[in-house]
Amino acid sequence: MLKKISYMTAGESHGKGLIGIIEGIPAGMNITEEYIEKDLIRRMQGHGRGGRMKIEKDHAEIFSGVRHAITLGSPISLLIKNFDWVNWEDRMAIGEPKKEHRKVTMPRPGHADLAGVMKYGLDDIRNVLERSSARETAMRVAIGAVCRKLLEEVGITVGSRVYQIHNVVDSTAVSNDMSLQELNDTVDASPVRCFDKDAEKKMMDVIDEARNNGDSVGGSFEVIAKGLPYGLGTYINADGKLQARISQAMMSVNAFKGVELGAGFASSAVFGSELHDEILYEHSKITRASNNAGGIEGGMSNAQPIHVKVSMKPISTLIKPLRSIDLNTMEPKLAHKERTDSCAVPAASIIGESMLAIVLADALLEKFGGDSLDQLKKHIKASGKY
Ligand code: EPS
Repeated sequence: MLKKISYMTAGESHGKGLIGIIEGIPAGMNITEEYIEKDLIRRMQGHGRGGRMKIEKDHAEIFSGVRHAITLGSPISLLIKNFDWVNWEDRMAIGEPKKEHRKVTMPRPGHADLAGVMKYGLDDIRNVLERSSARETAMRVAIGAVCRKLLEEVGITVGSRVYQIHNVVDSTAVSNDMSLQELNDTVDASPVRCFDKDAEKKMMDVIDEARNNGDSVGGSFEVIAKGLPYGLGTYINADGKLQARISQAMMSVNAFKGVELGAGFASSAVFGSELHDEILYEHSKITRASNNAGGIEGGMSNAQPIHVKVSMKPISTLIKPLRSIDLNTMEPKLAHKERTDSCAVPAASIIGESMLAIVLADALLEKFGGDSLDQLKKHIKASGKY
């Protein structure tokens, strides 16, 4: 559904590393590995992460497309090396392994395992789980950081916060006056990326309870973007609608199970007069009395902040596994166990920011175009309406 930007990721969870290529970023934009690394490190945080994040220190090496810290307009390729590779060199060998390795044959409910082996006709679930692992999201975040930089250059910011883990809700509203940098700085300091300290404690407790029981918990987060002009996306056709593009991007992340725009599902339970955001004119500017639409009307940005809520399911690898079968014998067995996280919702919120950044950078380039950042800025200045 992307129109101007295309990207691809490659890599297995315990392979040599992750590779990403992004094409469509204009020439003339400053980007550095340090800038990208900030988001990669943010993705690694959060109460409930498992052992893997103690092994890795995610860093994306820029391999091409950038010279003297400035984009060339050519494809930007990125490489994140897996530090864990040294422990998997033979099990994940590209060539013939030195010894035989036990096959994984007990599919985990909720993971790609069962449908994956059926689809490819495999007898080893490892050949599925390596690519279906959430490890791939590290590269999405690196690619998202390149897009975030483009947005920042034209005054568009992206932030997020966790508002629910399992049954614990932080009902603090995000103040409209708070910049998204301030929002991120505030919640990044929390081990669960929420505002309310009471909720934070309860969220950490429920994560600990899950971990102690060999279980996992999911949750929900909100992603916000500010500084958008009118008219990103379109009402003209189905695949151009901005909310459809955002939903596709969010739902392309393995564990993300639901997306709401603005008031979302709650919209159906109120009167139209209560829901729709009245149009006002204040201080020589068109404003809105509320933002229940979440910044998108008719498939287009309406110059209000975009608010997207996303729910993440509990991770499906369980230390206390669910019932499954051994695909060799069809006998009942417990599902395969791997090292895992008991909760990755704080990390998921950074992935959500990255996915929103990719979609918005794409929609921005679609509307305003430009081979260089300078041209893009001139086009926005000439015709952007805020
Ligand atoms: C992840 C890396 C993975 C998992 C997790 C996310 O590493 P490992 O499998 O070596 O522990 O920690 O992925 C899953 C739980 C999953 O089921 O895919 C990461 O880099 O975020």
